[in-house]
Amino acid sequence: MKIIRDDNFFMNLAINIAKRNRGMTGVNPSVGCVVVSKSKTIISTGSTGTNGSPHAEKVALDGINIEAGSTLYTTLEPCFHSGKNPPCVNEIIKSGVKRVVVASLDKNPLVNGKGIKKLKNSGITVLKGVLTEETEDLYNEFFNRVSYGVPGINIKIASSADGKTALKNGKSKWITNKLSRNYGHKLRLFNDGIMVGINTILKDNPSLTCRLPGLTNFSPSRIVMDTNLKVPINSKIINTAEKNETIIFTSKFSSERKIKILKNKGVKVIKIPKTKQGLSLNSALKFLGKKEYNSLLIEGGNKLIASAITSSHLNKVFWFSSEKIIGEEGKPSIGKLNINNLDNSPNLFLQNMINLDNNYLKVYRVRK
Ligand code: AOF
Ligand code: ZN
Repeated sequence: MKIIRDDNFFMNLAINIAKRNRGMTGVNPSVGCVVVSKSKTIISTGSTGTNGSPHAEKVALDGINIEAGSTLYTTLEPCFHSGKNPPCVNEIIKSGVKRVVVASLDKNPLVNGKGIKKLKNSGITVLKGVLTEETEDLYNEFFNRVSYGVPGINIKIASSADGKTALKNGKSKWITNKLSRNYGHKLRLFNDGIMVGINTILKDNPSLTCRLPGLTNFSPSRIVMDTNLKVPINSKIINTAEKNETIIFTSKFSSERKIKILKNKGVKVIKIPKTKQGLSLNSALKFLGKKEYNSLLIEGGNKLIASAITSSHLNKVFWFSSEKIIGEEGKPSIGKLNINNLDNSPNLFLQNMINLDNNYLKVYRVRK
């Protein structure tokens, strides 16, 4: 089969390069960049560095000689501003590249079209809109944060075929298989924070880390919604708080003594308001947004998932379901939504379905 080395081909490569560092670039989105000669030979590639520096374009352009007619492909609009890194547009202009292909505009207000404008004003031909949808899929949570000041939410559910997450007696180990659980760790890698309700801590005593070999350093922060500060002092997350960032959201009525003990163990305890449904998810999101969390993975319990599924900041639902049947007495995946009219039911769009050895992962996104 003859491979057509067109703009889609090279942008697809740039997307795959961007995916390689996903979850490892800190608050900075992972970008992929490919520089191609006039004869369509790949001259160099670059991806955003670990923890966000250097930027992908800088990596790709570093130390190479640009021949006339070269094109630079980048998944995200090159930056215009000086932040932790210098503006990539200046690097590109300096390099002598005469054509730039961009998949996705950078919705960061510091950039948002200004990067492309500057390139064009310098006489560079810019083509945008190549594989935009595929690329934005990587940046939706980041765009949510830079647009609304709060992280994009992803939900993870691991259930039986009939949508239950535990037996009546609370047992849930293991409803889904090893492959599903490993994939769950990948989701932890891709998200900046992982949030659970206090009952999940009390029931499972989880570590909430990413345990994929070689990637444990990129574990997300652990975040617990704990209205009455019931978190056991000797639980795994508290005992490892010095090593992995741990945030507990609680109400203003919680014991100051316990807050002090937790703080001494390295836990950040943050008081937020309560709503009828429990602690205000929106207040937690605002706090996390200010700390530049782009994405938040909510893993349970079902009450928290119910608040998240109706949130306007919901990005995707990752629903792992196994071959097992549990029955009516099992625990439902999603808590009360009090819907009386199907028109008001959250609408999801099935984006992908992956067979994981007789388990299925359905990836839903919110139709926006
Ligand atoms: C690019 N190439 O590889 C990435 C970009 O603080 P700074 O200077 O590192 O800038 C961070 C912002 O730059 C980030 O919020 C996003 O708008 C953009 N990310 N831009 O040209 C890259 N990762
Ligand atoms: Zn840049």
